Formats: sequence, C-alpha cells, structure tokens
Amino acid sequence: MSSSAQKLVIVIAADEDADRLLAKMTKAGYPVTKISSTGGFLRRGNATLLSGVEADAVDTVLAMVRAECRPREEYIPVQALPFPGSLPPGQPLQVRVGGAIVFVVDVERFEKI
Ligand code: 2BA
Repeated sequence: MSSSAQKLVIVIAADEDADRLLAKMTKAGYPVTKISSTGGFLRRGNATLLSGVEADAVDTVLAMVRAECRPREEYIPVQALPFPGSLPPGQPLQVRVGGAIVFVVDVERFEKI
C-alpha cells in the first residue's frame, strides 16, 4: 500500500452502530480497529473506529458509515447530565445521538513491522 495515497478514516459512533459497521467493513475487506471511547458531553461510552484505506476507498467506507450510523434524537433530562449545574433546569435537552463524527486525515507514513 503506498502511503502517499493512504487515508486514515476515524469514525466516532454509538457502540451498537459501531459494532455493525465494524462487521460490515471487515466483511468487505477493509481493515478496522475499534477503540472504546467516551463522549465529553454525555460521558457515555461510544466507539472510535480507525481504518487506514486507499484514498479511492474513502467514499465506499463513508457510504457504509451512513448506512449503519443513522442519527436520531433523544431527550435527556438536564438532571441526568454529568454536569447538571451548567445548564438551566427545565425542559429535557434534545440531543442528537447515533450518527457519526468522521475525520479523514492524510497518512504521512504507514509501516507494518
Ligand atoms: P458527546 O461529546 O458525548 O456528545 C454527544 C452528543 O451530544 C453530540 O452528538 C451532540 O448532539 C450533543 N452535544 C455535544 N455537545 C453539546 C453541547 N454543548 N450542547 C448540546 N448538545 C451537545 P455528536 O455531535 O454526534 O457527537 C457524538 C460524539 O462524537 C461526541 O460525544 C464526542 O465523543 C464525539 N465528537 C463530536 N465532535 C467531535 C470533535 N469535533 N472532535 C472529537 N470528538 C468529537
């Protein structure tokens, strides 16, 4: 694999979506690593997937992300937040959950040692 054409796709997703995505990517032959992570705002467990792929495969991977990580809305009581004092009490907070946050970054060098 030539490192000049390689991209690192970083996907932060809900755990259950990430597991499906991981299975789909693996089945399609894309290498992927799952790291357990935690969102700073909700302090819920989520998952971070790392996948180093050729630049021309990025769109295919992103299509899989879109198919498996659909955004939805959830209403969270302010008291249930890990830092309830920072928001005024009142209506539950509407929060986007699911979906995915994706970063695509250039890989300067890739080595398998
Ligand atoms: P969390 O930080 O736990 O955020 C979960 C969801 O809560 C966010 O979904 C967003 O809908 C909402 N949210 C976050 N901060 C908020 C605020 N100050 N006020 C109201 N609602 C807020 P997403 O935006 O889809 O983010 C999902 C997870 O992706 C985040 O979990 C965090 O772990 C990660 N993430 C999002 N943007 C990131 C970034 N620029 N860099 C690194 N990680 C990021």
